[in-house]
Amino acid sequence: LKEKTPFITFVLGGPGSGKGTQCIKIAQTFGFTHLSAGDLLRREILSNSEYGTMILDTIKEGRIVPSEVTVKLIKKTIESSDNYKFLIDGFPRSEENRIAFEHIIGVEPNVVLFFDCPEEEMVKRVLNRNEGRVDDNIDTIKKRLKVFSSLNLPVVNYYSKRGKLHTINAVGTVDEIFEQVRAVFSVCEA
Ligand code: UP5
Ligand code: MG
Repeated sequence: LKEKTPFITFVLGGPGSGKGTQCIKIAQTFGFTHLSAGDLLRREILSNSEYGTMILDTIKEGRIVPSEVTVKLIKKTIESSDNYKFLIDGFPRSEENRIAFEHIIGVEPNVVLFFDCPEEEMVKRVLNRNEGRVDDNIDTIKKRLKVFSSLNLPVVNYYSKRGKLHTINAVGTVDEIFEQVRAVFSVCEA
C-alpha cells in the first residue's frame, strides 16, 4: 500500500518532440520515476509476451496499441515502484487511452506537459536518431504524425480546457527547453 497518493505528470508531444530527452532531466532534477509507454511496449515485444507480435505490427504502422494492454503495463510499473512521483512519457495518445487510464488507475494527472514542435523539426530529429527503431523511417514517421494530430491533439485540448496543460516551446537547445520545464515544476512541485 502506498503511503502517498501518486503525483502524475503526463508528457505529451509528437514523435521526436523531445519527450524522452526532457524526461531524463526532469527525473534527475525533481525525483520523478520516468516511465515511457513506448519503452514499456518495446520491452514487451522482446519479452515473448502474447501481445508481442500485435504490438510490433502496431508500432510499425504508427498506430495505437489497445488501451488495456498499455494501461496494464503502466499500472504494473507504478505499483512496483517505491516512488510516488511519475512521469508518464508518450501516453495517453488518444481520448480512449485517457479514459482507460482514469478508469483503471482511478486518478487524473496533476500536471500535463506538451512539447510543441513543428513537424519538419520532428521529422529531422527522428531521422537523425539512428537507434534502430522499426518506426524511425520516413513512411512510418508520416503515419505517426497523422495519428498524433488526429488522436493525440484532442487529449492536449482536453487538458488545456481542464487548466492542467503546460505548453513548452520544443524548439531550441535541450537546456533552453529544460529551463521552461523547470519553471513549471518549480511552481507546482508535489
Ligand atoms: N533531440 C531531443 N531534443 C532535441 C533538441 N532540443 N534539439 C535537437 N535534437 C533534440 O528526441 C528525438 C531525437 O531528437 C533524439 O535523437 C534526441 O537526441 C533529439 P526524443 O527525446 O527521443 O523525442 P521523443 O519525443 O521521446 O520521440 P519518440 O520518437 O520517442 O516519440 P514517439 O511518441 O513517436 O515514440 P514512443 O516511443 O512514445 O511511441 C512509439 C510508438 O509506440 C507509437 O507510435 C505507437 O505506435 C506506440 N505507442 C502506443 O501505441 N501507445 C502508447 O501509449 C505509447 C506508444
Ligand atoms: Mg520517446
